[in-house]
Amino acid sequence: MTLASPSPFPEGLQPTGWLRYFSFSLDHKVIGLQYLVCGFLFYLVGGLLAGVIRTELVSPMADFVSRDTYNEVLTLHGTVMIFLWIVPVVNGGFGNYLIPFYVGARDMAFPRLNAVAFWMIPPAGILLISSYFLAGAAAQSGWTAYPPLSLTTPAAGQVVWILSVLLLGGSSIFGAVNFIATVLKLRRPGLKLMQLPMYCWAMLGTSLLVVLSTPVLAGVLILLSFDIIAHTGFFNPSMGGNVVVYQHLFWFYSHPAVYIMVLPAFGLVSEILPVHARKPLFGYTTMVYSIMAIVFLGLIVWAHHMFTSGTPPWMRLFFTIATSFIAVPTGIKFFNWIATLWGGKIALNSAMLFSCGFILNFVFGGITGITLAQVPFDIHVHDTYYVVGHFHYIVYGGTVFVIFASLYHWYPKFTGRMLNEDLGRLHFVLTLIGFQLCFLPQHWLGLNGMPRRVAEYDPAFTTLNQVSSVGALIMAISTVPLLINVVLTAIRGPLAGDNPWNALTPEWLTSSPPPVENWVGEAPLVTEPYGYGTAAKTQP
Ligand code: HEM
Ligand SMILES: [Cu+2]
Repeated sequence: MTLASPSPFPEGLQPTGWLRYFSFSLDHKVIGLQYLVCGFLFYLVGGLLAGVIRTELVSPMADFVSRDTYNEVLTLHGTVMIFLWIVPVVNGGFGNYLIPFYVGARDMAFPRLNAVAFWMIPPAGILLISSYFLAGAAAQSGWTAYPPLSLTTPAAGQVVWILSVLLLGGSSIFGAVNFIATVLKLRRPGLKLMQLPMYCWAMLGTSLLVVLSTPVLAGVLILLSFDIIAHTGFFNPSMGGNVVVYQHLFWFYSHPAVYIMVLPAFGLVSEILPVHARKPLFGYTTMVYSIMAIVFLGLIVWAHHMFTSGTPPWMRLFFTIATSFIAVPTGIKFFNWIATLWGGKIALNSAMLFSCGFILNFVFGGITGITLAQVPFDIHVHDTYYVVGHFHYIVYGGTVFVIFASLYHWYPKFTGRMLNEDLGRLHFVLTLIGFQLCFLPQHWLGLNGMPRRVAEYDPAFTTLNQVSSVGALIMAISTVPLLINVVLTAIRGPLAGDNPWNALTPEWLTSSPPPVENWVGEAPLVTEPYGYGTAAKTQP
């Protein structure tokens, strides 16, 4: 079926006004914003926990919180940031808001399933965080929950952790099924796949990864919970279990998970750059193929997380080569973004600044990723702060920067009002400086041997840790202009008009904010979403 979706709104199920955002709405735009706001609240929680971690690490002794508390805070921080902030926001948030527009549909393929997927998140998040208050029992084994550690630390919190991650994984699968069905089945008649905006391709690739790998995580966590609750021995070495099997199954999900976080970010950046550089997206076809190449390679490189787990040499060789190959499609995307910017009429507004910040950070994080893929080097820095530096360049420097760029870019569409550019630039400058100060020194800490996941460290590491903590403080301060901006603008920001950026993608060809069912009358047929620079096509 290629027709636009029929109205998903039965009589009486359609709340109005701001109350919509607190209700079981079926409108993809409302659900998208619910994801964004909910995710941001969890980001603040995750950030607060990061603050606790960095405060503890200001001095070499465990004098701010106890070592057990430190482990709990660390575990919660990682889990909240990945499963409650980045994954829901770049997939559920922007995906729900934008994908129906991009395929010319009036809603997602399964609006009820969509609402269910969102409403699984707040309870799961509250469950996860409440585990902290279950008398001395929050999970302590890190976001990877490796046995035997996860079998020997207090059981109650670990079980609650597993339960909430299972719920979040379920939500993510529901969302992915919906995206695949929407992109493939709800396209407006006449719209070809190779005419879709890049974010659609990114979400198609991401959703494939979600449906292929998340069930494996669910399976392994269910087995782990059997080990904890029913004292089975799947992963318990003292009962003949095998911990390395856990690692294989865990990373079969969790390496693709990094692409579940960055592929949507790639897609979002590919929408933002052409608009603010007034140029077509360079190399559309190669971009599509490189997304699919990343999906495939992403699925076969998981054991690069296990070079120190006693993997045999042939396996190390295979996973080093396969991992290094990811640099090819990723490099293609990078050069395409640069080529898109090249010679463009670049507007250095907040959306563009955060996008350029993303490119810078992501290149650095990608290069340290390649270094980690080389076995001898990885053995040296495994489980040190080098790895922490690397993945924060990817997940924060990459994905979070893109979330902010996207916020400045699409906020006028969400609300009909323009965010303040001065506050936006201040937010960017503080974020950029704080980020580099926080995570760059961690590479030296790691090279010099500071292990990760520790509350106490050798006093020789004090200075670099203090620089890192100051950076974290600046990052915390950077959210103040953001919050002021969003709140003040929502109340009395200048009106944006329907298409303040003169963009060509279909969400801008309707009012801001858009009406229920997206367009009054027929959905426009946009076959050249990036046709900037040719006189006939630049006007909206
Ligand atoms: C795309 C976004 C990426 C994210 C979100 C990400 C995230 C992570 C995370 C969370 C870890 C820590 C694993 C642990 O707890 O031990 C890690 C380690 C690692 N990453 Fe990435 N990464 C990304 C990209 C890459 C790329 C592009 C490469 C290589 C080309 C790479 C190679 C590695 C390797 C080899 C390790 C293992 C380090 C070790 O365990 O010693 N990563 N990454
Ligand atoms: Cu990986």
